Amino acid sequence: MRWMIAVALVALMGCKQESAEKPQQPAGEATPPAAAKKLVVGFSQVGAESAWRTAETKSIRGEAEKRGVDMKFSDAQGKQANQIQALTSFIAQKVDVIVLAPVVETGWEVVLTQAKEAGIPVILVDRGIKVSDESLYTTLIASDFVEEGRMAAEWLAKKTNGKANIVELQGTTGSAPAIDRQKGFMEVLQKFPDMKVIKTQSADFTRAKGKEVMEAFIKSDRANIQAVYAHNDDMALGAIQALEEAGMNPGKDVTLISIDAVKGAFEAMVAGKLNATVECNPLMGPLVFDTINKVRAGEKVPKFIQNKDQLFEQANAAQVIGTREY
Ligand code: GYE
Repeated sequence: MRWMIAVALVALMGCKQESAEKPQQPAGEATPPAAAKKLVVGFSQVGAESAWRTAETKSIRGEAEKRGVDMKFSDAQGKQANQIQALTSFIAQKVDVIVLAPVVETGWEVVLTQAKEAGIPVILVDRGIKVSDESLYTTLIASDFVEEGRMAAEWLAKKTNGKANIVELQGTTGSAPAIDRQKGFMEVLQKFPDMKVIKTQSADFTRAKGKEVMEAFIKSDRANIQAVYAHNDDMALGAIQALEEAGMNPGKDVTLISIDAVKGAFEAMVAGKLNATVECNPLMGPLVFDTINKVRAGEKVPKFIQNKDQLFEQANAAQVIGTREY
C-alpha cells in the first residue's frame, strides 16, 4: 500500500512539474511535434519617420502576432549602422528568417553574406538594394517607385497643361524610393519642356524637414513656385504648413502632389490643400508572412513581388477617405 502511494506521489509531482513548465498546454494533450515550433523572425525596420512607416510596422507586427510568430523587432532610427548591428544580432540568435526594410540601397554585402552563410533567408520589404550578388536576398516585396514618380509627373503635366515651375522635396538621400521617384518623375518631364524642377532638396521623408526645406525654398524663390512634388505625404504636409505660414494658398496658388496616400493626405485633399497623392501600399504583413511560408516550404518565389498602387485626387478624396485603412 505504502509503495503505491509513493508511486502515485511521484507521478503527481512529475505531472505538476510538467504543467509548471508548460502552462499553456491543456491536460492530456500530447507534446507538439518539433515542426510546430514557433517561427522566429527578425525584423529590422528603418524607423518611424512617416505615417506610412508606422502603418507598415503595424501591419507586419500585427500579422506576426496573429500567426503566433516570435518576432524580434528592431527600430534603426534611420541609421544603416543600426540595421547592420540588428542583423548581426539576428544571425547570432539564429533566427529562422530576416525581414529587412533597408534605409539605403548600398553597403549591404558584408552582413548579407553572413546571413547567407548562416543559411538565413532575407526578405526585403518596401525598399530595394543594390548588390553585385542577387542571391544575397530571397525576394523584395515593394511598390514600383519609378512608376510612382511617372504617375505623379503625368498627373502634374495634365493639371498644369505642361507648364510649371516645380520644387521637389526628396526622400532620404540614397534610399530606393528617393532615387526612383525622382528618376520616374524626370523621365516624364523630358516630354514637357515647359515643366522645370527649379529647386530640389532632401527633406528626409519627415514632416518637420519638409516644412523647413519648403520655408527655405519660399524665402529664395517665392514668386516662381507653382508646384510642389514631394516624395512622400509627410513632407507635403510640412510644405503645406510652410506655404500657409508664408501667406500662400496651398492647393490653389501652388499645386501639390505627393506619394503614399496616408490618412493625413486625404484630410489635406478634403480641405483643398493637397491636390493629389499616389498610393504606396504599406499593408504588407499578410503578403510578407505568406511569402515566408513559401520560402520555408522550399517553393520558388519571384525576385520582385510588386504591390499595385493607384492615384487619388481632391475630387474623389471625400468619397474615398472613409475606406482608407492607413
Ligand atoms: O514612401 C515614405 C517612407 O520606403 C516606401 O519610406 C517607403 C517610403 C515611404 O518613409 O513615407
